[in-house]
Amino acid sequence: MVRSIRGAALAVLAAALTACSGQAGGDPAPGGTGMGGMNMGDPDAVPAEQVPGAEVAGGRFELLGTAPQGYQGVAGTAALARHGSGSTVTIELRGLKPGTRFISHVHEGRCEEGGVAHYKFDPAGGDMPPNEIHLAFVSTPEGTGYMTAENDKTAGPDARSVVVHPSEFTDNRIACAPLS
Ligand SMILES: [Cu+2]
Repeated sequence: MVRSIRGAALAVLAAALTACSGQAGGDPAPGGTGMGGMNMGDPDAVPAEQVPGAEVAGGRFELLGTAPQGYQGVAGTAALARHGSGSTVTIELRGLKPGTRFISHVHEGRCEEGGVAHYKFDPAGGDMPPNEIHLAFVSTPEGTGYMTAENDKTAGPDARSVVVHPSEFTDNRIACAPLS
């Protein structure tokens, strides 16, 4: 069962791209932006805490009241590095359901407010990367998750939190970590 879920993960990853887009069931990726060009994270990228000369902000994930059943043990950290080449965000989680797809976004609201909307570099721009920072990942058999996303723009002060969602829901918020 777990194996089949993991095997299917890539095929259905595209569905995760619209999770928490602010428009439930909204349009898929904009035309001309294939999976290859859509930055949803790279587990091999230099993590935020290790980017040279960066200004790093971050904190611990706290469970949100909207978390679905089965996630009460979720913990971890998120970090945002602002540096000369833009922004790097790294998340580390444990206590997740194993072999499950998740999507995280940088949000503009504080965790106390549930994160509110996605952070956008251009407030009038689109709701997918590179105008937003998204991190898609599949949890390990041990229930851990890890991902780093890079963006060539430096995030402003409105990048206040990271919220993690299970990809099976359009916008179900499990946990939130502050970025300030
Ligand atoms: Cu989100």
